[in-house]
Amino acid sequence: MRIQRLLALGVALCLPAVAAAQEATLRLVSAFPENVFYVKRTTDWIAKVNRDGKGALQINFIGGPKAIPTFEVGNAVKTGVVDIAMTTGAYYTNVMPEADNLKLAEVSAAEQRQNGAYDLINRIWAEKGNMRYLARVVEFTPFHLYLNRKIDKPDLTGLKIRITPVYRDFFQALGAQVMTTAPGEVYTALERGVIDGYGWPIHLLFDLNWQEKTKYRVDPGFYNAEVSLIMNLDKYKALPAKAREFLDREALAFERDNEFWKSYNQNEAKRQAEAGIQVITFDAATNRAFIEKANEVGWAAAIKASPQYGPQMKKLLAR
Ligand code: 173
Repeated sequence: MRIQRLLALGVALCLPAVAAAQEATLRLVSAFPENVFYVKRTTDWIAKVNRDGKGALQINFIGGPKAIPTFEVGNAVKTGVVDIAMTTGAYYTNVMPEADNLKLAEVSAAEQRQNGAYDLINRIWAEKGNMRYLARVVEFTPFHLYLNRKIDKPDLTGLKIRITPVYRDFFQALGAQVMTTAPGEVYTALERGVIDGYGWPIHLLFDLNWQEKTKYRVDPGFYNAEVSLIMNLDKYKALPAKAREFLDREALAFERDNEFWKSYNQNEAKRQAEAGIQVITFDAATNRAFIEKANEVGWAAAIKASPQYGPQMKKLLAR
């Protein structure tokens, strides 16, 4: 009797330890600076995951580029130094060139889950990046060229423009001299006059105070800004089924909120006008040719960098 009671007590004492051991904790970093709104949206999402995931899954936000520099985040996920990253494909082309092709998508993330694109992305990300692609959390957002010198045609000859891989081939095709930097270095480059302009989405200038140093935005915008959650594949596979299914569901819910960006971006364009940023635009035919050239140059570079997967991605992502 005494032994039975002791055993029961022992089991009871051990139970919380077993439950705690089954609760997976994942480390998440941001490739974007911490004051950028993407990070607040991500930490709000993490708070919800942690509230609903008690006993199954918890996520710890580690930080931004001060923890891991922007262009090293992809390799940190690949090798398992961190578990999850909120980043964009242009920041991890050093892992695989295909990462940057997500900006060329003309079909929505919801459609990509239906038409096989999402499966293809996951095949490539697993094979080349040891990654699981969890969700796209930014879409419906064009990139723009911002300038401090006026142009009257889409010719960037003689101008030095800050880029990431997103804009490289397009801006070079327009004659620009280019310089790659992480977002964290753009303000100083503008302040020092080291660059005449930069590529960036329609939103989040104000988060980084770039409106203080920006005179013009060129319309139309081009491409489809992509920010996603990517995860180390070994960590993903090692999650208990319950935790993995919960994570998939929560990531999908985050992605399904992307309509949010449509109204947010309208308001950001309004704020830019109010801050005195002037719009440079061309005649209708030139504007059409500008966008066409962006797409043409973008896919040509994608296919050159990945003859294996570039054409397959184009088939599923372009219209
Ligand atoms: O300009 C950039 O740093 C960049 O490539 C990017 C991509 C997606 C969202 C925001 C910025």
